[in-house]
Formats: sequence, C-alpha cells, structure tokens
Amino acid sequence: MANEITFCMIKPDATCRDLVGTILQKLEKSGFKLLRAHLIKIPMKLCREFYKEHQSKSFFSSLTNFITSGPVFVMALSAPKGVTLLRKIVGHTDPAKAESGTIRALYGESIEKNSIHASDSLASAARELAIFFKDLSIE
Ligand code: 3AN
Repeated sequence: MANEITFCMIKPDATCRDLVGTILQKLEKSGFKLLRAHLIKIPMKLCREFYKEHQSKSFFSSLTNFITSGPVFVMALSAPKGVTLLRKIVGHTDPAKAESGTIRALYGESIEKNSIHASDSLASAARELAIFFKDLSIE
C-alpha cells in the first residue's frame, strides 16, 4: 500500500508540558516514519494563514493567540493511509469526547488546548506541509 505523507503539529499546551517525546513515541509505535521535524514559534501572520479556513469563526483570535503563545513541534509523517491513521490516533477535537487512548483523550486539556493538530485530508496535508517544509517533495 502506498504511503501518504501528512502534517502534524504538537501544540504549545503539550510542548510546555514536555510531551514532545512521549507523543512522538506514540506516533512511531503506531507505524509512522518521521520525515522532517522542527520546533518553531509560529509568527502570527503565518498562524493566521495556516488556520485561514477558520478566520470567520468566533474562536479564531483565541486560537491564533494560543498557537503563537509558545513553541510548536511540526512534523512531516509518512505511513500507509497516513492521513486517516493520524486523525484516528489524534482523536476528536474536544478531548472530553475523544476515544480513550487517543492523544487528545490522554493529553488534551480543552477544545482549544487539545495538544495536537493533524491534517484532515490529503489536500490539507499538501497545503500545510508546503507551509513548514518547503524542501519536501510529496509527489
Ligand atoms: P480539528 O483540529 O479536530 O480538525 P478543527 O479543524 O475544527 O478541528 O479546528 C481547528 C482547531 O481550532 C482545533 N484543533 C481547536 O484547537 C480549535 N477549535 C475548534 N473548535 C473550537 C471551539 N469551539 N472553541 C475553541 N477552539 C476551537
């Protein structure tokens, strides 16, 4: 089965609790290969571009303030059916509704501080990977 490359980001609520290693280990144990990664404090302009599909939502400024409040760990990950697999491991947006054992159920604190982002489609993955990993070929 062909691998899919997807985009993942560990959010500031998790980086500030030193959960990067724990979460990465869970991703690798679930079958993902880490292709690229770095820790970055996202500038507000880039953050607004990244979350542009949510710009009309009531939580947009709170979300972008939170994501730019501390370092995030961005990753390019590869696995068979990687987009769907990562969304499953990440869990529901609201940690209170996330299936037990998912990353958001384990570590998420609230619907905003939910520890991790995963691309929701191959098209989103391509767009998000291009923002953070300009040298990565996903053809
Ligand atoms: P997901 O990350 O599960 O795909 P989206 O795309 O609906 O969820 O939302 C993007 C991000 O916006 C979420 N990860 C979460 O941090 C934040 N968010 C979504 N809904 C809310 C909400 N009702 N209140 C505050 N933040 C929210």
